[in-house]
Amino acid sequence: MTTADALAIAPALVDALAAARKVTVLTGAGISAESGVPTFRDAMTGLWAQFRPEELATPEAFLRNPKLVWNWYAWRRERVARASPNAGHFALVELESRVPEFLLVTQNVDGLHARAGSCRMVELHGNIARTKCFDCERTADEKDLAGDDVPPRCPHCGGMLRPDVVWFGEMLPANALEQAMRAARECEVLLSVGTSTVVEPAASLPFVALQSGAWVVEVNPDPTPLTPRARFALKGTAATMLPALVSALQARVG
Ligand code: BV8
Ligand code: ZN
Repeated sequence: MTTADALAIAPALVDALAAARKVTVLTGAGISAESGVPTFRDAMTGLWAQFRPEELATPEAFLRNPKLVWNWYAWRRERVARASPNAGHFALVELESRVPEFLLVTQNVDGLHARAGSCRMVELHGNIARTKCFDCERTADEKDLAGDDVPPRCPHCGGMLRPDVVWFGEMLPANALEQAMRAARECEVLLSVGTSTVVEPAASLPFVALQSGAWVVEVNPDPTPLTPRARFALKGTAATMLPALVSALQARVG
């Protein structure tokens, strides 16, 4: 594993970041991998190994088998609660403090960016720690999760409670998506970190930035559909590459 400080980050990229007024960052499940949170694909183990995530993360799957889907999320919620932000999350907090107009757009539902201290951020796919009613959509309190029902019931209408995340086939929160699209259109640099660049509409954001003439930088140990189009493809993990990027920026601008 290449250590962060040994990494040579292209001077042109450091200059672009130092000069940029507007920087947008898109993150996916990969940035949380080094915090021990399984990526979306890796979450299919044990009881859920025989399913593809797209089969479980849908309203239809929840209605077909509410206990199975509720327990999958309860298991993931427990994994997230035990996890802590890693050096990649903290590097983005440092970057945010250096950029006049910064927006972090995350697909992740694990809340680790907020726990690391990111402020200017939108969650495109909701948050696994929040629970709402499948029927009346009211947000549930922690106390509503007690009791023997699996899934628990809504105290207002008796409907089944569900994780407050965006399932496949569901619309993303309009305000978050609008902010993300605008930030992709207007930024000078977009970093795409730890995402397979498959799930829409989030996967279109780096290409929207490219269309608008932004420099797009990918951070991912593996290739994705974005890799051939990125101005820089930093082939490595978020917890290594992002601190290296930020320390190169600090060395340049102090
Ligand atoms: C929508 C919350 C409009 C849930 C998630 C047919 C019918 C209906 C819709 C569709 C359809 N065909 C296509 C669609 C659109 C669909 C879609 O995109 N499907 C995909 C499968 C093609 N999208 C939707 O349905 C969206 N809504 O379109 O509404 C609509 C409405 C009705 C009808 C039609 C359209 C809703 C999408 C949101 C789904 N919810 N999450 C939950 O978490 O349980 S998305 C989920 O997948 C996660 O949020 C995650 O971010 C994302 C991707 O999963 P992963 O692959 O695990 O994660 P990631 O992509 O980040 O991959 C990991 C990457 O990290 C890899 O590249 C790996 O190399 C890298 N990595 C690994 N380790 C590291 C690392 N990188 C850096 N450092 C490391 N250490
Ligand atoms: Zn309800």
